[in-house]
Amino acid sequence: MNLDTALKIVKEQLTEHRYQHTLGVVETAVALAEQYGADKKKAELAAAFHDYAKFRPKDEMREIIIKQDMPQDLLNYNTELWHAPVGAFLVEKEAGVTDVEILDAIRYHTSGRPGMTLLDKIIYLADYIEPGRNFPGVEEVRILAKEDLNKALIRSIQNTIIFLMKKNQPIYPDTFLTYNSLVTIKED
Ligand code: DGI
Ligand code: FE
Ligand code: FE
Repeated sequence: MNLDTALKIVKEQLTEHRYQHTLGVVETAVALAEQYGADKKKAELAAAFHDYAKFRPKDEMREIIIKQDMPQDLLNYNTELWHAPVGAFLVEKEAGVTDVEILDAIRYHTSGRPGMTLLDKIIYLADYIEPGRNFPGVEEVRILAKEDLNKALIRSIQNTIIFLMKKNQPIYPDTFLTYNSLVTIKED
């Protein structure tokens, strides 16, 4: 599938604001793919589809998580986490994307996962730093992303954990597992 087709499909699923965010993620993911030597076409498609399920009704997402045997602990945490794995499922089912690397990058774009692939990292980070984002700390992560993908990723996860903690929100364990797997990478 080419990018234009993907964007046409995804546009119907999103608000205009979320579609503009998606375009920003595509642009950023392509730049990161070029910089870090990932497959540009896969980065484009994963970015285009990453928020495909963002506006699906919660009941529909809950049912998919149960019926498709996804990690059931998702049901006990913030519903914001659900659109990532449900998106991977629906992008395969409804848009016919079968590439496992693309589907995994969509599946793990919110929580991350231990041992993230290069494509997973690029989509996670592009989602965080695309030009439309303007929350505190994003500029520092943009600068880190130009120097070191893992350092940028670690900082963005730290920011997210701190943000959630300040709001007294629970934190999905995979977010911590992802963080731990990145900080224990040996530098030398
Ligand atoms: O879908 P987006 O808004 O573009 O971004 P996203 O898929 O990264 O979703 C981020 C939202 O998920 C943000 O509001 C924080 C929320 N969230 C809730 N619990 C967790 C969480 N994010 C992470 N990484 N870990 C959590 O445990
Ligand atoms: Fe998302
Ligand atoms: Fe997003």
